[in-house]
Amino acid sequence: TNLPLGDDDDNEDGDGDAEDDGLASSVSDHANKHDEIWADTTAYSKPHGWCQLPDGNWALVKILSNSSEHSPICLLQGKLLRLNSETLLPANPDILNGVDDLMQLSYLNEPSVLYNLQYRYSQNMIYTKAGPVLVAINPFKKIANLYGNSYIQAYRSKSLESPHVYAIADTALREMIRDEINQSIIISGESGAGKTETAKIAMQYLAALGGGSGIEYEVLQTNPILEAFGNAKTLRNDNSSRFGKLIEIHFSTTGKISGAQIQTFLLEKSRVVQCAKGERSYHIFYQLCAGAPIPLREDYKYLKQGNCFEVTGINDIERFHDVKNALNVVRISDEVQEKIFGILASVLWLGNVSFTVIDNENHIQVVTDEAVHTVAKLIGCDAVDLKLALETRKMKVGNDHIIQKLTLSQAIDTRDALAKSLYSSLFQWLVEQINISLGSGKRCTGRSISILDIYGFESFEKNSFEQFCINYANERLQQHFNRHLFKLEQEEYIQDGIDWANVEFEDNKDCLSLFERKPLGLLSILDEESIFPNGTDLTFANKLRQHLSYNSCFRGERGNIFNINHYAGEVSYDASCFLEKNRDLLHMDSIQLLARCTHELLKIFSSKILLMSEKILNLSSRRSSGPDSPKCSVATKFKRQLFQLMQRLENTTPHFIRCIKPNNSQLPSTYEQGLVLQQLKCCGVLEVVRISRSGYPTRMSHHKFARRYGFLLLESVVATHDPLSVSIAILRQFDLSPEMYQVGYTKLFFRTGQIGILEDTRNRTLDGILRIQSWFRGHKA
Ligand code: AD9
Ligand code: MG
Repeated sequence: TNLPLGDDDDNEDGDGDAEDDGLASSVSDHANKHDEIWADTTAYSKPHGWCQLPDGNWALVKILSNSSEHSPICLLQGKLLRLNSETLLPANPDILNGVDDLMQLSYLNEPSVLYNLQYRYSQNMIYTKAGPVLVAINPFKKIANLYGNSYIQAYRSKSLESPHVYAIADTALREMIRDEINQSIIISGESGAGKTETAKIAMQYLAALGGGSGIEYEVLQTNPILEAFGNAKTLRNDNSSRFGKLIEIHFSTTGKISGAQIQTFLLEKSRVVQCAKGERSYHIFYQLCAGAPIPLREDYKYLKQGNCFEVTGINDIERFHDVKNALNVVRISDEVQEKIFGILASVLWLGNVSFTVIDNENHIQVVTDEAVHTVAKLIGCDAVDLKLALETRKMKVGNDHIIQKLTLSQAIDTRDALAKSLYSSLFQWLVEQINISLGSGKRCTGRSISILDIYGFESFEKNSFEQFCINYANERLQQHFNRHLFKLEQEEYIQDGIDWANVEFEDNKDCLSLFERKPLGLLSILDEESIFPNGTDLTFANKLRQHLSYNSCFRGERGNIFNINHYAGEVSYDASCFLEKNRDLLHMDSIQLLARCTHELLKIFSSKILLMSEKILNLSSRRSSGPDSPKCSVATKFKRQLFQLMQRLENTTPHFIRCIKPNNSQLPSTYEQGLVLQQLKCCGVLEVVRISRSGYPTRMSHHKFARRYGFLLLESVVATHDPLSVSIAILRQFDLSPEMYQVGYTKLFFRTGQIGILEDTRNRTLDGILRIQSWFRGHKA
């Protein structure tokens, strides 16, 4: 007798093991007598559970008996063990192995989520949905049959529907056209997780579908430029983006790409003057040196520190040609390119400028050598002026100007500040030029899709100002994420007519208010201390302790250390250099030097730097100027950018992609559970799971529910073909507590784990039936 197999995907799974298949067919006779419509008895298996091994990994165990408090269990490797049932977490039935949406799992516990992702990853299925979120696990290898034109077409025509970046981009495009609402694709994850690659894959899809005018090529060509100037090899990623990026791609009313606009966030400029062993500075420096006739790179001190000049798999000469080509595409002429390279060279030569100590107060003189002359020539100033700017500082004392000699460390700081400022100004300017070329000057008349590729939550052994800003940004994004999910959930509940009042959602507003409160929040206190003449990193940390200890997200430690309890976990920050990094001042002497240079670009840069500095200087001289005066500290500027970003995103329909790095060695086919788990927490995937869990994560249509559990009902009750009545009868018979489910118009909504309980009962019943059957068979024989 054949069971009436429906079209539900989880029943078509034909690869259950032999034991299951045999069982399914033998019980089907019985089921058929009952009522075949409500009798889906496929895919039966013994209950499994998860137990945590001493190394922290989870192992799947088969539960042989549940009769006593201590469950005798059998590890899959064949060893019999006794485990306390409290240490066991329920596992999902085999039919759910590798489901393409985590929300389909009956049990959403950590090992179940981890296992499902691993199961898929091992079969090169790197994309999985977690409800509305796409999880992408970095394969660290080229996966055949995943990308390219035929796949783009397949997702476009919907002949392929498995989770994919293409599917996300496609949804965004369709919804933009259908709803006439701007869309955003928000990609996050830690360094090396695959954000930038994912962003490019999404851009390729949009370019393929919205292409035609040629501008799409220009949009794609911004990638090699920004990667050359803003990416570097780090210990975590050979091509690590050291800035955050939002690219807003504009579409005409006919759905064709008409232009784009790029916004960047917080470039790591310290990398220009220092980088750790095994890391590199920005790619463009090495490309420039590799492309030059004589490879000089090993002579540059700024490049020498990392002791790493080449990256396996990256050909700097070829990349340099790509970058030049891309610069041409965005209409930066050869002549202007020469000017850009001139600035890059001047940065490198600045690093070679050295000092000799001339007295026992550690005052210095610049060594007059090739370096100073070359820098002077490259930026177009007098070598004497350059030397003066690096050796001395003009100070105003009362009405008098005095000239102060610099000490060795002051001179090094001044030189490095100049180099960093030159580079970051160049980067900013380049982004502006690209934007001009992409037509951001014109008002976008149609709609847009924005792609956000931004650093994920960071927690290292030592966390500084950069992590402070990055994690603040992530708190804001997390809030956006939660709000959106909550909205989606709410919509679905309302649509199906269920009471959603008892669904609770936590949020991170305490942590955000810790950062943003005025006048006593982290950012305000930081700014206040940054302009306070006697402020130091320690007085800053003390003020935090004094004013913020009431907030449960803050914990002051000793000295410069303070802790913040972020949504993704507690992070310990070291306030050293916070004030300096926040002020980010270039001394007036350096600014004036740049203003006098004949290099055209430097004139532009210097006037911008001047504007910024004046705002800060004005502020510190008029400290009583009230809370609304313009502040231009790094943190405030970042906060402002972030608010603009959030405002922009708020007006879009968001699509979330969470990238996961499966191992720290950039290796293919290596999945470290602990590492993945930690990221699932940090990028909010477990949070989605948690939010769903606090609602009614399991949904099943009345029809499917009745078909799966209907055969368990007493015969008299099943005399109906109405799935809703059958469903309600099942719920009654199982005596499910009313707060554990809701009956919607089309679906049943369950709290987490409830389906698992039903499934267990169903399995036990099937098991009983099987025994009776074989007993009968045995007797007949
Ligand atoms: V960082 O925060 O900028 O340091 P990302 O951007 O998250 O980081 P990236 O996209 O640069 O990581 O990916 C790191 C490397 O992983 C890439 O250089 C590729 O070698 C590899 N990768 C990432 N995604 C894919 C993919 N879908 N297919 C193949 C991939 N390789
Ligand atoms: Mg990146």
